[in-house]
Amino acid sequence: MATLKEVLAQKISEHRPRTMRLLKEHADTEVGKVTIGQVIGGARGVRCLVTDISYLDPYEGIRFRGKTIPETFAALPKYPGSDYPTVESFWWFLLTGEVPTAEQAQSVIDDWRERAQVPQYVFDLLRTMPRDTHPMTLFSAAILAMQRESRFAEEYRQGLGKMDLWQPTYEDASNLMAKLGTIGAYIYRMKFKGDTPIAPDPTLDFGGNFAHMMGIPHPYDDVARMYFILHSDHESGNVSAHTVHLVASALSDPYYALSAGINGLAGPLHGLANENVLRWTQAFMEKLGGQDPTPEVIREALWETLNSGQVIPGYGHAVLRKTDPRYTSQMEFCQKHLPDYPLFKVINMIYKVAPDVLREHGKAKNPWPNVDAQSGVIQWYYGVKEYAFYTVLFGIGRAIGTLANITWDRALGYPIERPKSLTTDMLEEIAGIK
Ligand code: CMX
Repeated sequence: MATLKEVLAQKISEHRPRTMRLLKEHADTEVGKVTIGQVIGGARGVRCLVTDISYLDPYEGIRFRGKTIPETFAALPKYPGSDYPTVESFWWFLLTGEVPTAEQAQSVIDDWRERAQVPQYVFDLLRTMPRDTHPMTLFSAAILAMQRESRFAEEYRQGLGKMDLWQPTYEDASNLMAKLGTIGAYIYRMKFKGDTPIAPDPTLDFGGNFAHMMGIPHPYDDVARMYFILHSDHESGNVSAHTVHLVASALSDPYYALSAGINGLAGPLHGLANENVLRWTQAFMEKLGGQDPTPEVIREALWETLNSGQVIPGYGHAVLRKTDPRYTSQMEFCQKHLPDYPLFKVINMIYKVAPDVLREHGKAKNPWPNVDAQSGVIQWYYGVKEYAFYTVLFGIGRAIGTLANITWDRALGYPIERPKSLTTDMLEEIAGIK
């Protein structure tokens, strides 16, 4: 059986002529115009990135390698006894665009097992940092600390040619993926569970092992598989994916790039929103003092947040214009596993009220919930109530997509990223108001 790296090498050699042809014969073909609104407004909607790994349609939501979330879950091989595919099979799928056989998925499980040992100095570093350090800072620091392990940095130093750089990128990406679950669970148990880390179980797949190291029984292994896959990729323009791509474009190695992307994910407008959804909901429930919430009280609380100049976490999106299918997927999990859980009911009630409130408020272009609105409820239900940890879970998932992307970035020889900036004077001149 061909290994993942061999299949990937084949895919790369098939794909390269397409990119080369576009560059050679169509480099001057216009893709779209850029307005002053976009220049000042965070490049919203400017089509200037390319990835074949996922595509985000504003109304349909994400497709991974052409498949919707339900199609992805249905197509990929499942871990025996599990409702969800393995993270390893998804990794194969994202990298190659092909649904792996059970045997191929198992080969990634075996490969990651070989790469899973986290260097002791990473744990030492985490232990030296003050215990009140945010979990995202710990996570980012752990990734950055391992930069000395980078095969990419080493082989680049030794003069590896540009078109071969994808190979050490793939090695670094695989080495990172194999370790991130252990690092995440270690941070959780060190910081929140009385410093009682649990050793990995090498017989398990990524999701199963993560649940084991978190110390949470079935079906948390399925929660982990679902969660990591759902959070993996959302095309290239979001802050974390774009940061990883940007930093790697300078030929900084995957450790530097992923650590930087994790720092972007830690922003409250991005991944940290999942922490804030639970913080908001808990504060709201505390205020209720044991009373059952009603749509009216929720409405009031949402307005209070908006009137104080804050955003409603978990709602809105820069691209999506409908309920995020990642939200829906998690809601379906809740309906199956925790339909009567009070917190789930509150989150559902917010879903009924918040879009109208946001529409009335009149600012957000998308009043619907995003992935972060639902994810904390599931964690809370399974005992992970320390919401400062939630974005680390997002980060482990986001690593899958971003690392697959930078492997392809190097395979296709994408250059260093360098958009052009203008001065306000220049914009006024372009606008004809100077
Ligand atoms: N609550 C209140 N106001 C909101 C809002 C929300 N949930 N979503 C958007 N708005 C506001 C914006 O702050 C902006 O206000 P100003 O004109 O005063 O600057 C206005 O509506 C227009 O924004 P937009 O074009 O609809 O949205 P953006 O593309 O600028 O921002 C996002 C997108 C996600 C940052 C924004 O919707 C938001 O802040 N949401 C809450 C935080 C959140 O859930 N983030 C997670 C997103 C998913 C993820 O990356 O994990």
